[in-house]
Amino acid sequence: MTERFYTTSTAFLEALAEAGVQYVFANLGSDHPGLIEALAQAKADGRAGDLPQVIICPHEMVALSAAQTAALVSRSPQAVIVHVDVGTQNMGGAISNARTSRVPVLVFAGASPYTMRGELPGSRNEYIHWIQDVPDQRGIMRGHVKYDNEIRYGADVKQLVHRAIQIAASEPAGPVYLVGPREVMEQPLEPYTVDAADYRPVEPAALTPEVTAEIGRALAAARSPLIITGHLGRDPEAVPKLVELADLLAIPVIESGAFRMNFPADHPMHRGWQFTTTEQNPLLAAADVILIVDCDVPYIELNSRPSPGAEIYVIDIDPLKQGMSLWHVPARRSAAANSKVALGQIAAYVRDNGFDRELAESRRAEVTAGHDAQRAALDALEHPEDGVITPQYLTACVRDLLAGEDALVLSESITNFQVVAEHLRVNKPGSLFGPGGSSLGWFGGGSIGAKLSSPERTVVSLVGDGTYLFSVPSSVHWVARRYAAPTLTVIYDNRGWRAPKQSTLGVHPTGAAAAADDFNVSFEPEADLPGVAAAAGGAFAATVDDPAELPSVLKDALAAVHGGRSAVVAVHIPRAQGA
Ligand SMILES: Cc1ncc(C[n+]2csc(CCOP(=O)(O)OP(=O)(O)O)c2C)c(N)n1
Ligand SMILES: [Mg+2]
Repeated sequence: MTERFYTTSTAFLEALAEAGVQYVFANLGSDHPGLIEALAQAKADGRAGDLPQVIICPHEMVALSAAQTAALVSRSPQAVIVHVDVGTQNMGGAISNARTSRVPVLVFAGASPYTMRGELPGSRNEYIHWIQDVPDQRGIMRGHVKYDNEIRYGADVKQLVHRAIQIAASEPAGPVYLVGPREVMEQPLEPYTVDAADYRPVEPAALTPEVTAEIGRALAAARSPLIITGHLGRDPEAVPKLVELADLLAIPVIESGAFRMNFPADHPMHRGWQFTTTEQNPLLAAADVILIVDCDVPYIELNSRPSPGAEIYVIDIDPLKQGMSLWHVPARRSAAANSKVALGQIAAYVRDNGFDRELAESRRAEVTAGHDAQRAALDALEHPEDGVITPQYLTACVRDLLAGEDALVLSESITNFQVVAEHLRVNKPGSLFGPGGSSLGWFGGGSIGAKLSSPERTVVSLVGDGTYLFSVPSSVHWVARRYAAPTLTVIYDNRGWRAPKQSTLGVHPTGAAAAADDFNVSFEPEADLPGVAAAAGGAFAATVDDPAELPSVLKDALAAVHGGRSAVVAVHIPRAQGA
């Protein structure tokens, strides 16, 4: 019989499970003997099911991206364990994505032991303990987390974990960071429990009756009202509330900077998507009352703006955008409220107090005609051009492929974000996710987190070729095979980074770079991108150039996924740079 311990590490893992964490995406090191031992003891004692499942991730960027997406899909907090300062740094931009997509994730990192003569169990016994002893490990994360703290005393660890997760899960949700030096993680404890129900997230906020009435009256009286949203669909139950209000008053809805499914694409009030738009949106210019609900970038003022007389209202879980240094919308009222609750309040007010039905019906006909015309114009683009696959044709092929599937799509398609949104046209809440932030490569770990959290769904990632390389595909595909999380990845392969080229053209349209088509963004000679996945995880791998072959290759790839094997298809679209 091996020795048995109940330590801070055991209590830490139990607390995660008590808080609803199903997965710990882990990359381990010399700081984790306590956790490794606690996990092994739980397994040996037949208690492994009482703790979260550990998913070994050979790269930390993959671990946090997986946790981010598992939290989004499961709507439950998830956790990551990384190695001291360097594992923390290796999560890289994934921490920025987790923050800006408002996702509850607890990140734990060990810390160098603080004794060196055996004063306590866990004391320094490896040379690396001196090297990794940095002055401010928590400072690495401070700009990106809602809360950071150090576990200093074992008997308090569960309370600390529950408080951290309560902060992470309360709106606006976000990542939190705990560190624990080796000695405290080895501290022997009496087993104890904490009631997770005492640490529920803060309840959703409602509008005051005055603000409800003001917004309700303004929308009911408007000639050309407009709703703009971006991340309302992070709560899929908010979507029917938006549909209800848009239906009631016949209000057109625009999705702006949307990394969620916010409003059904086929609904006649859906009037399009905008990301980095360069032209004035006519609905925005014409609107007399605008409701901006859960949206980070409702418009880019330099290119597209509301009319100066428009009455603007902002309802947002974070209306001040405190994480952004520069942000302003000239709103009559801004309210910090939960959109599901607030939209229900406004719809009830309008119903109870009446509105001009004739006005709404004439607008309904007009907005619907605009919707139909917009869709017809998009449909007309869904064909190859001169024997070359276009992003529009590719997205239409993916849409057709997924027609009978319960699909969950991750889009990290960069300069094709708008094309993907416009041609994929998702209608089911919770069926589309984006990175929510600007650090490329989220989808790789994301696809694993999504598949683990919804094994019954077909997970499909639509991504740029540069983004694919940022995702650490070797690590992703090892994890995907090891934990039976097969997904389909379709690469919008323009063999380069089109985004920095577009940025340069936006500032220097007639400069030397433009004249010579010399932007330093080409990926020639071409790499075998799907081959990386085949080598690391035995994935189905194909590269497609011929438009006629595309549908059948995508079908074969999907069949491989249904057979339990991941698939990566690189699809040649027009080059980012060069002919
Ligand atoms: C971690 C990180 N590094 C660099 C960038 C800057 N960046 C933004 S878009 C982009 C190119 C993306 O290339 P790809 O995925 O092929 O999409 P494309 O631009 O070709 O559509 C780069 C390098 C970033 N956003 N994140
Ligand atoms: Mg590219």
